[in-house]
Amino acid sequence: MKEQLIQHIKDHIYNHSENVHPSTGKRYYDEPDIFIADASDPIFDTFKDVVSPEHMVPKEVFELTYGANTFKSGSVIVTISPIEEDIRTSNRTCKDTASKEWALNRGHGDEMFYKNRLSEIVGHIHGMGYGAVAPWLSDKFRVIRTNTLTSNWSERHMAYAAGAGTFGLSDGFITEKGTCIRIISIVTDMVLEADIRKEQSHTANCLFMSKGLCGVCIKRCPVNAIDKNGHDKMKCLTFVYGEESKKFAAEVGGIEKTGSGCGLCQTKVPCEFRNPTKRTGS
Ligand code: B12
Ligand code: SF4
Ligand code: SF4
Repeated sequence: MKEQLIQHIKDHIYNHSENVHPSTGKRYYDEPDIFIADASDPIFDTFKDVVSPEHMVPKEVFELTYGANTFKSGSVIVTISPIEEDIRTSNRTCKDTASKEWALNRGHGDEMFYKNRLSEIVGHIHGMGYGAVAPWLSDKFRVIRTNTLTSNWSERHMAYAAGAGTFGLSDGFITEKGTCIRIISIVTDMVLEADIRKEQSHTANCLFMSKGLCGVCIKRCPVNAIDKNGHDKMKCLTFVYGEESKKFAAEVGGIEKTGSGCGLCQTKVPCEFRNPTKRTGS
């Protein structure tokens, strides 16, 4: 059952006719990797400290839809989709703003494409006779803005729980296929064998955090939002989703309200498309 479901999700995302931008004809995402966490893993409780007291555990998310005491056991399914090479390559050449291709991916490939895929995968799991909830689609999902930014469902923390990788100096989540990825997750009451977290710390895949090397993302950021102490989210926010970003998205045929994103710290860096602490890949 697990293998069939994983194959369905991979095929559904990779081969979907909308996994291509209508104007460029270019694919957004390579075939995704799927990771599973046990929904009862105690690590989810720790995210109330690490992310926010409002951060939900899988049971809470499930019961928002199905009602109190409906969740006994289950899984969190995490999908990691590597951004396709042409989009990554285009962003590598940029120094001041995201590339046109990145901006198009941000609106159509990220927001629109993934919201539709999540709905369809949730429907598929229902068809198998199980409950399923995609927290991002819930009207209870929210980005929490205080003096910093967080949310009540962090996809990167779900990916960490499922053993998909670790965080980097830039805050980017680094998997075996790098940091140029999109992450989505689904909570289900289907019990699937969980993947094992192998990393020794939550920053093991970053060269700077684990070995004191690299720091390339510091120089890549056009607004100095990254330094040796980490990532200034408010500086990043202003640049990534500010007025100029919206204007640029509209100019290149993207979606104004989602902005153009940026991701310069995720391209032309050693962690772009591989785990930089391992000497594999090209
Ligand atoms: C709010 C938000 C933002 C905010 C704040 C980002 C942030 N760091 O939190 C802003 C506007 C700045 C932003 C910018 C971008 N974003 Co954004 N954003 C989100 C969103 C909606 C929520 C993030 C969240 O909940 N953060 C929670 C906080 C607490 O996470 P954190 O600070 O990174 O976590 C740190 C602590 O937990 C700490 N930590 C301390 N102790 C411990 C102990 C343990 C055990 C653990 C696990 C961790 C830990 O380590 C972490 C790293 O420092 C997510 C989607 C989602 N629902 O998750 C996308 C998301 C994070 N964004 C994404 C992307 C791609 C971007 C941009 C590239 C924009 C773009 N699309 O072009 C930039 C990149 C910025 C960067 N350098 O990371 C991707 C990330 C992909 C990746 N490889 O990491 C996500 C996951 C969207 C997606 N569905 O794929 N984003
Ligand atoms: S560019 Fe280097 S320092 Fe920055 S997150 Fe990637 S591996 Fe870590
Ligand atoms: S997304 Fe852009 S602005 Fe934000 S930290 Fe990365 S390079 Fe800097």
